[in-house]
Amino acid sequence: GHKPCVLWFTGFSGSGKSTVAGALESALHQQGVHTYLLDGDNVRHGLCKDLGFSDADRVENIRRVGELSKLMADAGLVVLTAFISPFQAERDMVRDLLDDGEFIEVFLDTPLDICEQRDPKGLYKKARAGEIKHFTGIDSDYQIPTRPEIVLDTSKNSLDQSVTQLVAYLKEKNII
Ligand code: GGZ
Repeated sequence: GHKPCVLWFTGFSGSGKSTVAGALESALHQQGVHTYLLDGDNVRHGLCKDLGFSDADRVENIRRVGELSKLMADAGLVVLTAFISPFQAERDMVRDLLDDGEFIEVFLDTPLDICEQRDPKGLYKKARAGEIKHFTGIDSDYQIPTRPEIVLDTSKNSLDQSVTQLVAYLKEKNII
């Protein structure tokens, strides 16, 4: 068996949130843990399709994802979320929605210059050219988490190492 929780991945575009969350999800599935991964792909095209990237829209995006995560945790799932979630206040709001120990903030501390070099979708290039406005790290703020449970740097550690670190944390806390 396992306990429900929300693994909240936060960090820049290209920092590795979705990649690490996806690999962790595969590892959890192998152990029979029921999970759900929320990210821009399954949220910003549906539940949040009316929202863009202004500060106010990001706040609302994270509020909705937070409430949804709480419902999914209530249903007994291990929820993984992969959103930039740039503001401390909204991350804390989600933490406060959940029971003690249920919210696990995972900070992808991959340096911005590395994220920009990776630029998998060419978005940093567009942001530098002024073709995309309010891009996180370029002309929109990212507030470094003040008390993350876990810090990962995907420019220093392999995907396997990151997954191993997360699984070890979940075992130590008797979640899995
Ligand atoms: C940041 C943007 C922007 C702007 C489009 N700023 O690497 P991606 O492409 O796949 O992930 C980014 C994603 C960020 O959406 P989130 O819902 O995670 O943001 S937030 O938590 O702040 O609400 C990026 C793409 O959307 N994208 N425009 N201006 N990222």
